[in-house]
Amino acid sequence: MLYPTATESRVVVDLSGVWKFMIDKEVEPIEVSQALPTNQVMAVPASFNDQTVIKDIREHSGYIWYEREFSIAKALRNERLVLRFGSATHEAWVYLNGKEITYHKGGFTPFEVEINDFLLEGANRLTVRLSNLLDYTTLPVGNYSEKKGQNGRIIHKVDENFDFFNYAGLHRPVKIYSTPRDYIEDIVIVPEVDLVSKKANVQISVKATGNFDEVRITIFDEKGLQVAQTSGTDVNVAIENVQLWQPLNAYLYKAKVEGMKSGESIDVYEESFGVRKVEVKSGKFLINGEPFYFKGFGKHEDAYVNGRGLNEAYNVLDINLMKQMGANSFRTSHYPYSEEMMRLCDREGIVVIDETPAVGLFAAFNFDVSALETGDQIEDDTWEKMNTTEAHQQVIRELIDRDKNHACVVMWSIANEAATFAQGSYEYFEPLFSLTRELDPQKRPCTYVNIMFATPNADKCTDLVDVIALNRYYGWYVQTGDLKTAEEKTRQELVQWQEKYPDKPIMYTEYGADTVAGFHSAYGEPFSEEYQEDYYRLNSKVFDEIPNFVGEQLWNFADFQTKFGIVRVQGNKKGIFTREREPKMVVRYLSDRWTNIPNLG
Ligand code: BDP
Repeated sequence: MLYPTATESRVVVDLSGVWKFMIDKEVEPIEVSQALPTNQVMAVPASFNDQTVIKDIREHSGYIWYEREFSIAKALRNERLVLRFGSATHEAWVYLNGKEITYHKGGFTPFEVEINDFLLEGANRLTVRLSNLLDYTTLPVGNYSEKKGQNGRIIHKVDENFDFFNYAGLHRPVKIYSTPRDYIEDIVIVPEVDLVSKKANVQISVKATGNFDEVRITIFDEKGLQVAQTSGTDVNVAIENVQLWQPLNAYLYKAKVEGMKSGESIDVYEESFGVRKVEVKSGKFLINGEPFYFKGFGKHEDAYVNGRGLNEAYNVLDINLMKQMGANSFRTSHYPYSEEMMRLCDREGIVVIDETPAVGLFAAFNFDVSALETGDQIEDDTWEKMNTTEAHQQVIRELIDRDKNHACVVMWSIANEAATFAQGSYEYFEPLFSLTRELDPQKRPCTYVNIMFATPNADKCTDLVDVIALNRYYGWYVQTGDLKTAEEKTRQELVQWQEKYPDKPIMYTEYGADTVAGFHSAYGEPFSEEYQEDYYRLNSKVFDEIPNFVGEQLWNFADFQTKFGIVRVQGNKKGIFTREREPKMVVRYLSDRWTNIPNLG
């Protein structure tokens, strides 16, 4: 699916702004033939939760409504017009002038619909009904319950089966874009490169809908100079002396794709791409033939007021903070991030592990990891309870369809902290890994992020991954405050992984300690800034001893909002930056460490 951009043949109309908004009390049906009966307003794109100071709205589980009007310029009326949602969290029914025109389930991927047949002259009324309900069929997974309230009203409740606030709303831009009636529907780019001769062979496939007598493809370099031109819908383009896309040193070519009729260019789309080679070989993660070391973060899309909504200033700042620290990468924990962020990472050379929203695939998750102390086997019926296969397949399809061309994406993460030690986990994941490998045109490495209970002896799915990605909290959830023992446990486990899978690279995708900014302790006690620094120092020390260790992505880039809980003080405080992006003490230590570790080689 192409990102909507304005070109010589396309216009984009942005429907961001202030929309009408209403919580659905489910007392009587909402008539979509009428304007929404509300005076409340809500900014789009953003989560709705933090824009009012009304507790019932902030914590609402159930259905919500958005509405706005728009008009389409006469000049565009003969074009094909497509309404596109960057995302709608988590389930959306879309109505135009009172008619349902599309439906989509899944809160983190885009969807679109042609609207020509539903448009009226003058004002058009666009209405969206959303649900933020989650259960054992959805991703993320929620613990759903309901009860009857007054007037027979159903009161829904979602208890997040994951550690971040269930923000919802129209989180990403809603746009209308035009194309000619004959149009370019999709472009798939697979760059291959011979690293010795520096010659690239770029396979480009174009899906065109309608009648073109020619599809012309022109490649431009960053200066705008033409490097190649060819025709066809399935072509190989050679680039001599190619400039590689490198971590923190991005180089983007542009493929201008034109649908031609009688020598005239009818539809034009421009897709940027980087040429880089990603491989996993003998325990190393190679980018452009050289061992790459991941330095960076697990993150969240999370900010004051906007909640999980797109905030491009935060995205730019976050990447600048990363670069200043010598970091080079992050994981889109625990869901696909905005397309705007992915495009930014392409430009900035930030390496991304692209994760599905498969989080909470653990029936009995709690933060009590004491089972780890008693042995490797844990009773668990996750895979009997979960009914998420369909949602999982759908999101893998949609994620790859959306992100397949991004140079920044070097690996897919199929899930975060699923019960991969439990009976039935291999049977659940094997087909999903096959599907991902089949669908990804660039055949990137795949992983899932391993939960602490899934020790080398207990885990049943490691054979499926190209890289062993571990979330570990020695010194926090276990051996709390005892960094000496934590160090031994960390070493013990990493050595075990290394010995059991000598050909697989190993990395940490989470490790961290809750730290309240401004808390200090002469004894370096937990929650203090001293403890956070000591914790990271101990981990670094062990990492440097493990030959196959290819990266450290800590938890978390910044403090973030979660549901309430006795271990969450207005959110998760494992950020090395506060939620407002002020550095905690440890940033100096990590900046120093990371600046001295080369990205490649
Ligand atoms: C892991 C999760 C992450 C949590 C983190 C924590 O992957 O979402 O926020 O640990 O407990 O369980 O801080």
